[in-house]
Amino acid sequence: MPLKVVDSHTEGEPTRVVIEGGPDLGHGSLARRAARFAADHDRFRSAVILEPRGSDAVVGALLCPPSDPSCAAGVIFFNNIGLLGMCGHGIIGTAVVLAHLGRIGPGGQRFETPVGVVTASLDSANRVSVENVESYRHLKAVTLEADGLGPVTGDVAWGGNWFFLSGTPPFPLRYENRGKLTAAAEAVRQAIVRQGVTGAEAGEIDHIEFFGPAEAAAADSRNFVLCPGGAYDRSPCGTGTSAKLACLAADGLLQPGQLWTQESIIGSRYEAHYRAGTQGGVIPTVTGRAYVCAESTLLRHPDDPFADGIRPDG
Ligand code: PYC
Repeated sequence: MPLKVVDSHTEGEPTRVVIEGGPDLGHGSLARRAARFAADHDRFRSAVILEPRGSDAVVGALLCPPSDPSCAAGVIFFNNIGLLGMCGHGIIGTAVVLAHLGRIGPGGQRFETPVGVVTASLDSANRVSVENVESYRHLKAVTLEADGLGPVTGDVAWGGNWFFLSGTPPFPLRYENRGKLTAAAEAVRQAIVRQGVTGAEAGEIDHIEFFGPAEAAAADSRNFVLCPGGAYDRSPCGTGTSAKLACLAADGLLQPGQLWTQESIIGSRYEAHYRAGTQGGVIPTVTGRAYVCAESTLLRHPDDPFADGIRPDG
């Protein structure tokens, strides 16, 4: 079966939705099928995401039949090194792609992900509001000793992935500093591992988020987010914005329904607010825009030495 994908970007961050030719992951919960994908189909992941067909910044979205019949689809997100729990920009991109293909219409659709059900509402052809999984702060003011940076203090929070969020960026949050910010965030990630800091149930903290003042008058804050695999998020990161709302709510700095506008390192924005969750956290809604960029068939010639992408293990 041909491997058909539709590419989009959400506030600058790319998503590649696999609409045909993905692996059959059988039945069971999305978490179980995601584990099967990781164990048995890693060369499919790398072929779709890595160069020469993709790039480190791309997040893939594999559509699967949902196990929850109230959902329009199941979605497993994957990137240049593995799988993601949830992906805010990815679900916005997926909803816009499915609308572009005529598979969903206006209004809210539920999507099953490995970490829970989220709802994506098409506000227009390109604007989507996502109600995310319940998000919460796990640890407040953890201080790390990061190589080359000294002490770095931040919170640990869940927004569908685990985040370390620091309000003291080591460099101004400007696009031209993205290389230095990437290296600094990587040093923070290594310190997290060295010091044994984790999310709940030993969850790996694999996203690092620096915050600073916004540049646009209409925004509340600007961020830089390093994703697992070493690429930075061009968008303000949907799960990262959710984790930020959880921290703001826990500190009493943002009330239910109050608008928070998060600006990315490239100046794109999400609007977000929350309602109270049922487990003591918050249920964030994040709104952003996505645009379809390409409809393609990926070809993997049997003689192509890079049919599975340029993998670190060949
Ligand atoms: O938008 O949640 C997000 C995300 C995670 C990794 C890249 N984007």
